[in-house]
Amino acid sequence: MDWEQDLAAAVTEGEEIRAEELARAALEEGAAPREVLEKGAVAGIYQTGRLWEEGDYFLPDVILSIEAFNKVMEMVEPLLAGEVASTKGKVVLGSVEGDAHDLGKNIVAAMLRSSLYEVIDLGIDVGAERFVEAARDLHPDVIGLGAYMTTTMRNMEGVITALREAGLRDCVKLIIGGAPVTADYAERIGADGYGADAVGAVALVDRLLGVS
Ligand code: B12
Repeated sequence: MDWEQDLAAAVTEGEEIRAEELARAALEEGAAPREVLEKGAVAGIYQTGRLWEEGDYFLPDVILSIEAFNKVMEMVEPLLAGEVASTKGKVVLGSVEGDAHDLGKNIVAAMLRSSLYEVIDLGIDVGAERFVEAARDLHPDVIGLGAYMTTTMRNMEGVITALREAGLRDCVKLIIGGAPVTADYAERIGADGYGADAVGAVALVDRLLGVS
């Protein structure tokens, strides 16, 4: 569909106003909020990532693109949540220590919320101790760790060790995600699962908690 490509392009090109207009028009024409996010905004931000990797985009381009992405996200997120009376479970999310990337985590949070999970987002650069405190005080069913750099993914293991030392590892399911992370790595560090994208993250949480 045309709007998908147009919206993706507006996000990639950092055209905030155009992205907002296209997303609004798509919603008014009956597109599902989840589609507007995934096929439009997420597709656009992935293209930004590719252009950055290829050296065609510089930091200011990436920042403009993120701002356009966030505009669409702001509009779509309340619609994703719907009118939910009860939740399927509680999920704590955070980007691990040293990592300030959060676009992927925010999409996972939005998708989980839209799938009837209560999500507590601890934000970026979250140290192992904060995850331990959250496990102790908030009693989540699942903790989701995001790492977006090869240099920070090793901090995931530190969270697992800290949870184990606090005697809390068996009280909670622990999942991991982010571009450099793999299913093999999840297994190696003793996580309960890995999700390649936001839809995969929801399916994984459903499976781990035995709900659908
Ligand atoms: C946008 C971006 C930034 C933005 C971040 C803005 C923000 N609010 O997030 C800014 C400009 C601030 C930034 C800064 C930096 N960045 Co940067 N950044 C990127 C870029 C271009 C895109 C990342 C992104 O948002 N992708 C889109 C999202 C939607 O995808 P995703 O994160 O993979 O998320 C999906 C899945 O992984 C999954 N998922 C995500 N989280 C989770 C969690 C769970 C639990 C589960 C199950 C699933 C899951 O679902 C998501 C949706 O489908 C990448 C390049 C690239 N191609 O990826 C570099 C990249 C990640 N950055 C990189 C670097 C080096 C940096 C800096 C150090 C740059 C610098 N020299 O200053 C700083 C680091 C700051 C810090 N301390 O973290 C490198 C990392 C290299 C490495 N070692 O691995 C990359 C790969 C670029 C590169 N090739 O050099 N960056």
